[in-house]
Amino acid sequence: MFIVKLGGSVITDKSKRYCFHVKTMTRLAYEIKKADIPLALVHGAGSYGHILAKEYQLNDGYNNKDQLKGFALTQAKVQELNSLVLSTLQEKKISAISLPPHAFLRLDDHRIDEINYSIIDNYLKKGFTPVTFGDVALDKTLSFSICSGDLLMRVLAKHYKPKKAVFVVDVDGIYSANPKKNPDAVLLKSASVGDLENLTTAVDGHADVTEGMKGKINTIKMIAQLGIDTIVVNGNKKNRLYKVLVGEETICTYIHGMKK
Ligand code: ATP
Ligand code: IP8
Repeated sequence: MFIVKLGGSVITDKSKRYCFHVKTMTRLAYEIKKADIPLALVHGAGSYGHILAKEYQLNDGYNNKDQLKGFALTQAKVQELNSLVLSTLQEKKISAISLPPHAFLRLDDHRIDEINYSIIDNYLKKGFTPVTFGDVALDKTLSFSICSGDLLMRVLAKHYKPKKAVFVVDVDGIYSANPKKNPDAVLLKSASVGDLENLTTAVDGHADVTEGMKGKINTIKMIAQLGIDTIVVNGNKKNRLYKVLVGEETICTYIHGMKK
């Protein structure tokens, strides 16, 4: 089995509130269908989550009553994005079902406190394609906080030990520095955990409450420590996700899981 995160940078325009990239998502759904392999999907919140979460400071936990409105609104908006993703997958005859994190897990100071894996196990066994996503969630210490899609990737990797973890983003992979800001940035084609230590990850201009590429690199390191290989690939380029899923060579960053 593969676990695949469709990044908010690909399926939405992170700089424009509630802007879904329907054409890109339709092509990615087609590539996933064509690859025809068992997988669990995660998607980011993009501009349906990060802008609101920043406005209402939702990742800092409860500090004022107005945040309840922000929490409720964010929950509704990320579910709206999830419905758009699901219907696009279903149009390509993928039996995609929704697994909203706020309904099957609770956090404790940003970490997983309780999680009901049996729900996910059950859907997978029946042959569905579960689709979970970056969401707001209850937090034992902070009252509530953010459950990022990257955290879900880490949790799913630990529980399911997939063959590969795939992060689909809007650049060709991991670079020595943010390629959108640094024209001299070099793409890492193959990397070990050690190679990920000395990169810079300047953030883009738009709202991102879950640390952008910096957070993703930490997640990838943790996945590599489980002995699982990770691939970071550009979802805006035709057929690259498909090639990654079927094991064909393509432009991407391949991070080798650590040998035990
Ligand atoms: P989301 O969390 O909304 O789902 P995502 O998973 O698509 O987002 P981001 O967190 O937006 O991914 O990370 C991708 C972005 O990271 C790229 O658009 C790129 O501009 C930025 N970035 C910063 N530093 C680097 C780097 N060293 N290599 C590659 N990309 C980088
Ligand atoms: O887009 C963030 O998840 P991510 C979730 O995977 C919210 O980082 C609600 C901002």
